[in-house]
Amino acid sequence: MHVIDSHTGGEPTRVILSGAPDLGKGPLADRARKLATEHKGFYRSVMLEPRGQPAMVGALLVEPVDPTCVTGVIFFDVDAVLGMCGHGTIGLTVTLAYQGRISAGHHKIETPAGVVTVELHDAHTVTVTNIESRRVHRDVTLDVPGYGAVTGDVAYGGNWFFIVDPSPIPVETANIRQLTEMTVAIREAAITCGIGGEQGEPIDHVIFQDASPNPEFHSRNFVLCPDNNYDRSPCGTGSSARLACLAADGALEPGEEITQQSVIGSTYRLSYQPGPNQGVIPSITGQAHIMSEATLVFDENDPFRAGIEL
Ligand code: PYC
Repeated sequence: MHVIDSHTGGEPTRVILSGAPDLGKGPLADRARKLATEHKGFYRSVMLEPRGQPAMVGALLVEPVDPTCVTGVIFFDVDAVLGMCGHGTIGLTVTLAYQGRISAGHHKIETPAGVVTVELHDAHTVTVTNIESRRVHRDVTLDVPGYGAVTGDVAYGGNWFFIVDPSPIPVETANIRQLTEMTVAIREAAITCGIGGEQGEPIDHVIFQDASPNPEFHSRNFVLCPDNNYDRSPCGTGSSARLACLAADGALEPGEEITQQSVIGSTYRLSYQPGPNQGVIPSITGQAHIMSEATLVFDENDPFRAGIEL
């Protein structure tokens, strides 16, 4: 299996170029469902230690349905197949440039959530124009066992987010353990109460949003991912969901740019344009760096060839 690893603001992406199961043809959302239901062992073995690492997102390249797209991609972490992934799209774009498959300019990439546009500015810098993002519920109060009442918004940015602003815990690296424990409890409470998307889609990510200690930045976030790891980057789909909330509150004008920090201090530049269906079309600009190019080996005699299942 040929892979190229990159990181976007500290968040790793592993692009799988060959050696993955054949998911057939047809809509990417169907192929993503097939990956999730029939090939869990495959994607877990690529993400789990010792081959993978915590927080890593996989990007499986597939043939796009739309022939104007440079590629199709299905993103996943160790526990879930994702509708879309912002940091992964930036990592994938930089990977395609590293391979010489694309040059500076605009390109389209097909994801299960829809077609996104990327602009490659230089070898590392990419702007993703995401699918239309929207706030679905405002000020939902959950009774979170061990924590009590927590109020937040439900929004979609390619994945489903519960966004709490301001964060009940300061968004600092020293607090990552407490931030993780509380956001996991919130996601479980949301799922138990059936709080999610319009069609009952479950919350898969939770964001705590805080003022940044540095006035140069708009805010700092902590983002819990489906595998209970936190996003080292400010989370592209999460930032999209957050932009939808800011726009719905009248707190950010179309075209106005803000800089969002992650809990480790990496940044995205964010802005939006109004979408055709009352949502927003987010723009996310970030940087990725290639870390390695490798052939993954699955040795029959390796007792941990499927990864370490804890
Ligand atoms: O950047 O959208 C994102 C993302 C989702 C999960 C990890 N990163």
